[in-house]
Amino acid sequence: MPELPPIVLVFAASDPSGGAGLQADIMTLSSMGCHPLSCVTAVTIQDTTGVEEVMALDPEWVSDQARCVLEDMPVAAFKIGLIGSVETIAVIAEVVSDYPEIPLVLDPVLATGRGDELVTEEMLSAMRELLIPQATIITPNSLEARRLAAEESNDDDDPALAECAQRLIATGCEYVLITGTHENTPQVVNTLYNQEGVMRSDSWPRLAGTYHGSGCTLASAIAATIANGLSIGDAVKDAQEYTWQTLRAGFRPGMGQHIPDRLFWAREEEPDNENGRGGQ
Ligand code: PXL
Repeated sequence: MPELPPIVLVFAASDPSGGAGLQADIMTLSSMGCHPLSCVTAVTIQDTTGVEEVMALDPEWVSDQARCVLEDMPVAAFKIGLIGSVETIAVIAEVVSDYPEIPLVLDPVLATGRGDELVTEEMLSAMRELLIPQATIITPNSLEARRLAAEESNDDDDPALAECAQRLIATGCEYVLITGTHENTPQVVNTLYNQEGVMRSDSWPRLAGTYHGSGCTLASAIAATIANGLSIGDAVKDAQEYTWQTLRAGFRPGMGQHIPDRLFWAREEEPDNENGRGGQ
């Protein structure tokens, strides 16, 4: 029998456009050699121009999907994306708390790339209280990091990103990767923090165009590299490299945003061999 691929259990919402959400996670994890287990949290109606509707699934159906496969297969990492309701946050928190040894990658999705809200204030609080404390690593973009770290009682609170990271780590997660796509910098700077401060900072050429599903791709790629046994620093480095390749190879299938090409390597032209005829 061949060796098992690393198995990653994803909680995420379906995106029928194939850009973000569960579909992005499944493609990324498969492309990086993992076997994805996919627990649907919500169903969305959307295309590449934006999200129209989100329908959260019955929370019990979410936890039952997960518990069923968790009892059958060995899971090397969890990845959580868009959840859909406060009750579902609570049941997912309960499921993952029964498996404290499994690394947990949490992408705290708060809004679409276009800026449409995907969470209520109640969901934001539940995420802070129930999920972030259990996460190995969370992957907010800079806007999400500021919202998650802001003091609720203080409207003027505008902490620097390093301070946001420390506040989030103080709530219980081990690592915070803040992505810099939304910052006004010539390059995109992504910074990984632990309790001691900056662990690594990586700068990437800013690509033209806007992408639907880049955050899901990066968080899933981190889950894949962790499941493949890399340390957090190397996992984050390799996952960013992979994600940047998917963005560079991205395509625009509709009238809205570009989509990362998670299978870019399968579409690359084979280099010609010496006589120019592969395999002859
Ligand atoms: O990119 C965040 C995200 C995650 N999951 C789903 C989404 C989106 C953004 O639109 O629709 C299902």
